[in-house]
Amino acid sequence: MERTLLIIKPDAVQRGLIGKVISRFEEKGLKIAGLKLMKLVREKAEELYAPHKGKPFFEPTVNFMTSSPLVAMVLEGRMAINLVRTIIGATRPEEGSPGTIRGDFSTSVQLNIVHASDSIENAERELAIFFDKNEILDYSIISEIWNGNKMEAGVRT
Ligand code: 3AN
Repeated sequence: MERTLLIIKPDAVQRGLIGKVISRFEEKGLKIAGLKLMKLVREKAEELYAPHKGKPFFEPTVNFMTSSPLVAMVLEGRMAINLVRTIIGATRPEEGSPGTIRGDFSTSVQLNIVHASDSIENAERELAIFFDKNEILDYSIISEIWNGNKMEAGVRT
């Protein structure tokens, strides 16, 4: 099981897309292990985008992410990091396939609805920026219990 950080960015909150975005992950079968609406402080936004420090879009992105509330989520599941990246779609709008969140809801590289961690190392680093340990909940959902029993393709092995 992996945990990853998903952010519903200020543009999506302003456009009333919180529910639609969350539904994509719930319907896929990922577990929500943490969830909060928050106004991001500058220091944390700079930490999140630290790997991009010095690039021309660093300041505008930090300004945008601190401009209005966002939703931070912890998503958990098998291969969750890559799975969530697939569900959100490409960074550049012209490469975003229909059916992905960015492909369906965004035409902009900056106002692109969501952020998701792109590696195990970044997931660990980013989750720590947004969530205290006690804000990430350990609980089971029924599909995990079935998987734990090695029930695959309807056959109990
Ligand atoms: P992703 O969000 O898909 O991981 P990154 O890590 O390349 O993409 O970029 C981080 C964020 O920085 C993007 N989501 C976007 O908000 C902003 N960004 C990246 N490239 C550009 C760009 N060329 N112009 C404006 N903003 C950008």
